[in-house]
Amino acid sequence: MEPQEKKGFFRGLFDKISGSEPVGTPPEKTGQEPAPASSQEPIEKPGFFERLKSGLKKTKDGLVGRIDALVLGKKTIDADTLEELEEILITSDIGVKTTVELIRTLEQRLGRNELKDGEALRGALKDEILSRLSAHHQPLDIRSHALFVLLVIGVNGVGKTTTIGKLASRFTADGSKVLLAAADTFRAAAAEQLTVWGNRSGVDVIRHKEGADPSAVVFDACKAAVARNVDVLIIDTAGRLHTKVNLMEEMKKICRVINREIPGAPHETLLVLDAATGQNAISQARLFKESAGVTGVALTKLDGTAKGGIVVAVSHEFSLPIRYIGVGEAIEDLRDFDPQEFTDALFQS
Ligand SMILES: Nc1nc2c(ncn2[C@@H]2O[C@H](COP(=O)(O)OP(=O)(O)O)[C@@H](O)[C@H]2O)c(=O)[nH]1
Ligand SMILES: [Mg+2]
Repeated sequence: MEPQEKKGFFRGLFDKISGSEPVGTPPEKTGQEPAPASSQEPIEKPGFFERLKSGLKKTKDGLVGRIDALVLGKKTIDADTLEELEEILITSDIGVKTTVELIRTLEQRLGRNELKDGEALRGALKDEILSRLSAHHQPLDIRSHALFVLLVIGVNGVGKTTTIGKLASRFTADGSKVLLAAADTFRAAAAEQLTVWGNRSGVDVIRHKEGADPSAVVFDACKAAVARNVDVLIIDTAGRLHTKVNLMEEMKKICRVINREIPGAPHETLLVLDAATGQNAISQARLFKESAGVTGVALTKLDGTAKGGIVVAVSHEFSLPIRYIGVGEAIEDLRDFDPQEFTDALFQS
């Protein structure tokens, strides 16, 4: 059942070559800078893109660094070059299926004399990756429903609760009234962790005692969301049960309860995946997509891994939009996924 797992052969190498740039702290005010035009407008921090680049540094070094070593200065491109490129892509977790497709497209372009040198090949690869990421790109629009229900699923430890905490804080800052549901009832600490995040942004959390039925929490949370005129209800779930079948049955039951209380909901079933787990994340995407009706993905912990190619694999092989990426622990490190910005950050030197 499980696909053959490719281990990261170059992992050690990646780790060795990846240094650590200081994360983009905003420059200090000099007193000479003009005040922002309007406090209503989001202020794009100067270090925002740099911070993304630094969060993706390991993937950049591993993937693009190796591509550059292969193509830079090459005056001609031949089948051997593409074969070497294929190996780099596969060992960078871009996925076998996507890699084969990318190489086939590049072979066609080579046949049409479009890839004159290394520079052209590098540009063509970036374009092809960008077009695949863009094909499924669809940012999450929580304003599409008066009460938007966001169900967050994924295995234990991938970053569900942290992602929910960051989203709650962002949505609140954008003026939405948020309610959180602690449907991970396995450990009291899980509800506690969510409550800490809730308190930070002044958001209420619906929780029951440890060991309670998650569907009962969800039922109460839906009732409360309607009664309190909430804009966004975010539901945290547990990622572990004795078997995968149990876990999927639990998810289905939760969905049924939500849909009965709020017809048409959940409006988004967001699967959280830990990028650092590479091919395991791919297996999880397959399992949850088949059984739990995933509609979007958040990929966390890209900052700690060279396996960032997985963004391409997950989106392309499962036709799923990547809604968010996590490139660090801070609230601003949970980013809206933007294919152009992402490929620029990877390929820009
Ligand atoms: N470096 C890094 N750590 C993250 C990111 N997202 C989550 N984490 C960490 O991953 C760990 C597990 O997160 P948690 O939200 O408890 O996972 P859950 O079991 O799925 O709810 C925590 O220590 C988080 O701080 C990220 O984007 N980057
Ligand atoms: Mg959790």
